[in-house]
Amino acid sequence: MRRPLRLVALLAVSTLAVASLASAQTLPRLVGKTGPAFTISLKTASGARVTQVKAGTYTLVVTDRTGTDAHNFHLTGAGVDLKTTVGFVGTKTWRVRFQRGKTYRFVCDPHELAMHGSFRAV
Ligand SMILES: [Cu+2]
Repeated sequence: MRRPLRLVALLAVSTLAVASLASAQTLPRLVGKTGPAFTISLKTASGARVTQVKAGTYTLVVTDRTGTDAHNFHLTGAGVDLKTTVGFVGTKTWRVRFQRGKTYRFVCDPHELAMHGSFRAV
């Protein structure tokens, strides 16, 4: 009787280990873009504009196409302050955690009045 019980416990532990490994590798992805014109956006992987997200951890991929307009992408909110520099052109990948009930704001620092957006974590 003892052996089968141990086997069941061992199987349960290995199933848990596999499940947590899988969730670490498949974080939901968000896509941020700034420039080349006076535009800034944050969208889901399927292209929908982000107005709210489920609280949790995400992979955020930001493409900064500054050109001569000198834009950046700056995301702030509870526990988050991430930005590309104004001169940067390219892609950054950030791991970011959004807290429930908090509002997050993204702007282009030099053109904050024209280029901004926000969303809430629920
Ligand atoms: Cu700008």
